[in-house]
Amino acid sequence: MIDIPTPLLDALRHAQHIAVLTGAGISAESGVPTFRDAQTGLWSKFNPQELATREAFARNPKLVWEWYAFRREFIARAEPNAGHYALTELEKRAEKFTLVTQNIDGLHERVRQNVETLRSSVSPIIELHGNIFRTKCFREDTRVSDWLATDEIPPRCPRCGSYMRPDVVWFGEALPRRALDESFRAAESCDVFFSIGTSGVVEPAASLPFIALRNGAVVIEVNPEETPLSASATFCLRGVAGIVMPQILERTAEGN
Ligand code: BV8
Repeated sequence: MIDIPTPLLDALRHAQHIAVLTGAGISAESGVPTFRDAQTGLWSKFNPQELATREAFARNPKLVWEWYAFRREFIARAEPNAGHYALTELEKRAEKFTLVTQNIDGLHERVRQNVETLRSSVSPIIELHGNIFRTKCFREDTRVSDWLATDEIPPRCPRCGSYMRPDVVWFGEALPRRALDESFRAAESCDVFFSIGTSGVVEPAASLPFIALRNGAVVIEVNPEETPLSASATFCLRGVAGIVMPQILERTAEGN
């Protein structure tokens, strides 16, 4: 059992607006390697931070496309874990709830499809770094949902003939404006801010918990390891999301 301080439970019970930022760590228990885990097998010689860039795609579009195709197939076989489900339960109990994710694996969305309908007022999941299951035209930057299957890799945009690319945010690319604005607004207005499963080094997402702190929110970090946020967070729960989050739900439900 993780020790969950009573003041943390009290803050949750009285919260009007709970905001959550997740990173690759929440999908680790679903078997999806975290972003900084050593790349597996064929990809071990590549640094994801160098591969997830426009320059890498322009230099070798086939290699980058195949890297994402490999990750997409791997993720498609993964299932959401107890950490994902616990957040859906937390959402049901909260007055207002905002879920912001850096992950591109779509596992938070998959949970929503698996559980009975949430309140109608449920707010859409904010995907700061896009979604690996969506594709867009490299030149037009517009989404493409279907295209003529040929053996050319990457496939070509049916409209302009340029290569297509995954609809994710690469290093050096701006985050979607609306998603970023909504996540800043949530960090500024929430009472409780969870930072779950993120190493807290990728900007501008890493600034969100600090914005919440500056606006008087209780900030709770859930991570088995220390991060740059740990020294500032109101509470640090040193454990894995799949165990800590269900325990927090259980303790707040018991009212103790
Ligand atoms: C931008 C999609 C500007 C692609 C990703 C300011 C200061 C310094 C640098 C910058 C800055 N501003 C911009 C930068 C540059 C850069 C950056 O931040 N670099 C870092 C590395 C220093 N940022 C950018 O380039 C961003 N763009 O700011 O553009 C701009 C403005 C206008 C016009 C043009 C440009 C874009 C960043 C987005 C990059 N794309 N992903 C892909 O995935 O292929 S980021 C990538 O890293 C993933 O999305 C991932 O989510 C994200 C963050 O990593 P984490 O999620 O934290 O994962 P990580 O593996 O690091 O950590 C896992 C954690 O989980 C660990 O702490 C571990 O202990 C924990 N854990 C493990 N198991 C569990 C667990 N926790 C709980 N339970 C468990 N079971």
